[in-house]
Amino acid sequence: MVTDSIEEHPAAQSRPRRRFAARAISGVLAVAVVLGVGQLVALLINPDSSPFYAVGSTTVDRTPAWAREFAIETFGTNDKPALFIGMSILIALLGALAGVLERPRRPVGSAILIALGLVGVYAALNRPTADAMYAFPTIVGVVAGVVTLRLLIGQLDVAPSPGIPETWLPRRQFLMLAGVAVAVAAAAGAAGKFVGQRIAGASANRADFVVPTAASAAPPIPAAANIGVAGASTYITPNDDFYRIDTALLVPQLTTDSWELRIHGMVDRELTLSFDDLVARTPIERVITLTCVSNEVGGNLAGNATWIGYPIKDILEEVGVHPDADMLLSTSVDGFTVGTPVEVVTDGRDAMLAVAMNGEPLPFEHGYPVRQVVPGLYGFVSATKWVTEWELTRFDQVDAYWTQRGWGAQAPIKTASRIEVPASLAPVNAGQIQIAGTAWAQHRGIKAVEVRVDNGPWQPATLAQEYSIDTWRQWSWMWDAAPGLHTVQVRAIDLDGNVQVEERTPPIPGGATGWHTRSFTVK
Ligand SMILES: Nc1nc2c(c(=O)[nH]1)N[C@H]1C(S)=C(S)[C@@H](COP(=O)(O)O)O[C@H]1N2
Ligand SMILES: [Mo]
Repeated sequence: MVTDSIEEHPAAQSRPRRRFAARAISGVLAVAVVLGVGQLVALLINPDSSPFYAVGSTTVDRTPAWAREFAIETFGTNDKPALFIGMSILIALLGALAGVLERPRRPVGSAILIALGLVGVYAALNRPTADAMYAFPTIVGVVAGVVTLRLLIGQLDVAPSPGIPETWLPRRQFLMLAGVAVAVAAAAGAAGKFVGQRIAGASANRADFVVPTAASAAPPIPAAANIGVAGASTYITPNDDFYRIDTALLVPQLTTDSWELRIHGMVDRELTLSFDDLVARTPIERVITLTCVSNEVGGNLAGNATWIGYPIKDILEEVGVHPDADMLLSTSVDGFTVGTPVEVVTDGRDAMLAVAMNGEPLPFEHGYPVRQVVPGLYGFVSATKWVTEWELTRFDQVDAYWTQRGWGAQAPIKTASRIEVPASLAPVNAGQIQIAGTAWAQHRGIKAVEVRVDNGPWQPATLAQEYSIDTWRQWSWMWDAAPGLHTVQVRAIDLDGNVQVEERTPPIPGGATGWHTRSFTVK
């Protein structure tokens, strides 16, 4: 009877399913070995040559503008972990597929690993810093992965020996091999990550860095520049809270010894500055607010810091910029490029090569040892981190990184304001309520901020004391709130008289516009 036979041989039913799972696991282990070994071998060359990072970086570079916006909107500054998790899931699925399809005499899974390897080699060879050696980590990783897969699948497909009872566990050899594969992948991956992060003693170099004393100090920050409302931004953004936006999956670990700036192109005298050459100049200290073009209306991709650095203008005067050069094309050590108008960095504003942020050497994430800071322009056209090359060229000859991907070539910061307090969805009780937030219009300055409730008349907000036209300004406004559902809206007016644009437009190509609006249910 059918039911009897099932009860007598329960293992017979689930064996194919177990086989399937064991194959899938074999494939996942094999890709883990590819990535782990690849990461380890990459240590000998450059962390950016590891298959995982090379593919990740290439994905970032090939991401269309709308997808970048989606990623930043959805994950904010967690866009990198989100990418890593997404990649890991996809790679694990492809590995499982390779395991399921692999047979001792029909190595379809091995072919999948090799195809994945070709993607890795292609990505690695196309990194901006790549040479032929960049193919090596992926190749060694794929060889190790294919050997792992062949051995594991070979064990699974060994015919049961007569006389040896079939147990419900896969064969002992399979488990042993699988254990070895896990250990290899984990050890290689961990070692690769550990050493990669600490490459060339960059942390020690940063720890020894002595922040220069500025010959021209920033004016002291008056207490009244801080509006002092609980929950609102502070006037200065601490380094740990400062937003971070860049395309670098591996934060570059430069040292002051390895850093240099090569200046060439449409100049009278080419020049290569070492770090010692740079710090032999006269440093200035300034407070400047940075903003990302991807910031949505009301978003938090803006921060204000005290920077110490060296005026860009002085260096450009030294090399002699040709009169027809209108673009300073700066390149970071990882190949990212930025195009900044020569006019802006020489018009007398405090555009600088910064080496310190809020009294500390630049954090690695923010460009150690040298980055650009230019008041008034969005970061993608001005704020190159880990900058190592300047070319004087023309906007009609070159497009920088984001311009190639659909963003504007020139992008002054738009006049903006946002509501920070009360927080979104915070409970609000009827009566006197403090509304507060921040407004900015770098290098034009904020003249006024206005607030309105339920589309009523605009009311002037109280502004914190102005520090300079290059930094943001906080505001507050007392609202006598009546029970019910209300919307509060804010707009800023800059010192040139421009009123923040009402029309809602997305960040691409030159920065979002619209008035920040928050709804509150007052009890
Ligand atoms: N090397 C490098 N520099 C870069 C970027 C980058 O992707 N790579 N992103 C720019 C952008 S878009 C912005 S908004 C600022 C952000 O600087 P922060 O991360 O220090 O806040 O860095 C700019 N400099
Ligand atoms: Mo940005």
